[in-house]
Amino acid sequence: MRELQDLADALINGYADRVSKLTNELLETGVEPQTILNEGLIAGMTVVGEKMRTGEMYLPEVLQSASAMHASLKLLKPHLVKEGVESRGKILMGTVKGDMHDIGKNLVGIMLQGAGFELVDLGLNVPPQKFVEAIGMHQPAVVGLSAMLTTTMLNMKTTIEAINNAGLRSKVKIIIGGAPVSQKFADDIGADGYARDAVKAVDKVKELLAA
Ligand code: B1M
Repeated sequence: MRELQDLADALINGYADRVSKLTNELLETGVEPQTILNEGLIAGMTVVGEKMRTGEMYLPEVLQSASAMHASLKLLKPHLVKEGVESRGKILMGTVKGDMHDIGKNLVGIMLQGAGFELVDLGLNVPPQKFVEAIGMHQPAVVGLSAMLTTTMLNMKTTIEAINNAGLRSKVKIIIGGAPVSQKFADDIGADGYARDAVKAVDKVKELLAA
């Protein structure tokens, strides 16, 4: 669809105003929010990642694409999240220490809220101790850890160790996700589950809570 390609192009170019305008227009013409997300925003961001890898795009430009994505996600959120639904459980989520990527984590949070879960979002660059304190304070059923760098994924392990050392491991299920992680890595570091994307994260949380 031509308009979705326009949206992806505007995101790649970091034009936040145009991304917002196109998002609204697509919603008004009845295009599903999931389609806007997958075929517009995520498709565009995948190109940004490729251009970043090959040195065609630099950090300031990538940041502009990221703000454009945030602007669009803000518009999509009310269409993805049902209001006034009874909570199916509390999820605590954050991007681990050293990692400044939060778009994927935010998307997972939106989809979980859309499925009726209550979300406590600790943000990005979250040290292990902050997760430990937040578990004590909020008593979530599930803790979600996100990482996008091969270097910071190791902080998922230290976070799980800190939760263990605080004697809280048996009180929560832990799910991990992010581009560099896998089911094998989840098994290796003692997480309860891994999800490849936001839709699978919702399925995994439901599965963990049903077990
Ligand atoms: Co950076 N970055 N970045 N970056 N960045 C990547 C991740 C990279 C793959 C780009 C590349 O080189 N091709 C590369 C990592 C290489 C590696 O480690 N193997 C990289 C790098 C190198 C860096 C810097 C080191 C660059 C530098 O400084 N030289 C630097 C690190 C900063 C830091 O974190 N300390 C850096 C910085 C940044 C920005 C700040 C500019 C910006 C982030 C802005 C923000 O998030 N607010 C940025 C961006 C935007 C990207 C790319 C282009 C896009 C990430 C994204 O938002 N994707 C990314 C390349 C790419 O992934 N294609 C890249 C869209 C999002 C919807 O997908 O985040 O994968 P994703 O989330 C998915 C799944 O992963 C999963 O579900 C989500 C939704 O479907 N998921 C979970 C994520 N968390 C989950 C948790 C779950 C379950 C599923 O359960 C709890």
